[in-house]
Amino acid sequence: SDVSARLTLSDVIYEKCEEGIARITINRPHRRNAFTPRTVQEIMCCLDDARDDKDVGVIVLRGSGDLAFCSGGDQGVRGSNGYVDSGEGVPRLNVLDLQIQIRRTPKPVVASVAGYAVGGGHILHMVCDLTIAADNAVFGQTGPKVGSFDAGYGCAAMARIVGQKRAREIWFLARLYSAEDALRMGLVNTVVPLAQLEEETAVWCREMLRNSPTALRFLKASLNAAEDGHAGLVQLGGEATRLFYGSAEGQEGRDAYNSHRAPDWSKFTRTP
Ligand code: 2NE
Repeated sequence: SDVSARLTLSDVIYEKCEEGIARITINRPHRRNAFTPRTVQEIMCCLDDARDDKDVGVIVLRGSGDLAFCSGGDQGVRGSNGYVDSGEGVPRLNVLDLQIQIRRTPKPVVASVAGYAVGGGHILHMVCDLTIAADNAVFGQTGPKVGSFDAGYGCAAMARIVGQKRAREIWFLARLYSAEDALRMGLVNTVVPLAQLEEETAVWCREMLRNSPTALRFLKASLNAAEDGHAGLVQLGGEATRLFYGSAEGQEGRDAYNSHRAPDWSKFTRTP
């Protein structure tokens, strides 16, 4: 699949390297990588491509430059009913769809954070599977300061990660936190000097690429399952069905149907 055939990228840089890492870079540094509906649509398109590409094992999400991972929704295009791209005119909160897509993507998604990860940008790193932070990273929710909030994953995922008291502190006070604070709260997996961020992110990705892709798919679905309710079970159940389709027993059912004969289940053991 080819992203450029579907969408000309203007807000995002999309790269794939031979070793199996796809990298999506939000490229709006003049706005501290704030997103518009267009930016979100482009990230979603790249994620789709990375999901479908059998040579991609791990996906990295990051921001352009050293000053910001992402500063959330672009307040300059915020309307009275969502964020609105000039030209299109449709108010959207499609970053919520992106959060769900990151959770559903059956490959690890790693946030590589330099500078600010605030507002909706903070939630994006939280819904990624892992976060590698540079020592200049700054985290927090700014929504209550600008008349906004994310009552979905923004609250649920955060409370699971940092606990209810901390989540209320982060949201109610809207403070900013250092990378070390974030590490202590379990919001990030590691903190490295800014100059080493790219290499350290690649090291973590390569380590995952050496592991069984099916094991990682199942583990991601399983870790999501309890938190995502029925949608989480659908994801985990879908992985089980996919695996079953690859088995001789699953294929006996398909082959019997296609050749108009009764399936012969006798050769398959009923394991205890
Ligand atoms: C990110 C932060 C803390 C950076 O501060 P600093 O001092 O390093 O940079 P500065 O000068 O504030 O920003 C540089 C330029 O980027 C723009 C600024 O307006 C400024 O533009 P100029 O004055 O140079 O023209 N910029 C930065 N963030 C922007 C944004 N989000 N939208 C539009 N322009 C932005 C500091 O900039 C900051 O606090 N930014 C605002 C963070 C924020 O409140 N984000 C929205 C939260 S709500 C949200 O994301 C959301 C949600 O809650 C629910 C659903 C969907 C989205």
